[in-house]
Amino acid sequence: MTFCVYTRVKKKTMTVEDFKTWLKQFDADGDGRISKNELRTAIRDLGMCFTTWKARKGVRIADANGNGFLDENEIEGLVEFAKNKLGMKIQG
Ligand SMILES: [Ca+2]
Ligand SMILES: [Ca+2]
Repeated sequence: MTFCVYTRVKKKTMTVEDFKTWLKQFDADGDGRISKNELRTAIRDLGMCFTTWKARKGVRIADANGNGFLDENEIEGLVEFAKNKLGMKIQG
């Protein structure tokens, strides 16, 4: 079941570090990088719909070395996406 309401989008402004910490809790297999499926879980946790599409797009935008995962140093590339497409408030 999909809830398309933005109930869990953080109202408070996050820093980029907060964003990384937030995203890391969705690193289900603990390999230190975020896969498309892990990003989808994160987006779903925000209460959004079209999570598969958004996760695919987010990985495509931020995956600088093209290995299909968001490595730690690529997560910053996701910040603009999170601000513009996920409505998150992130500073820096
Ligand atoms: Ca992972
Ligand atoms: Ca990568």
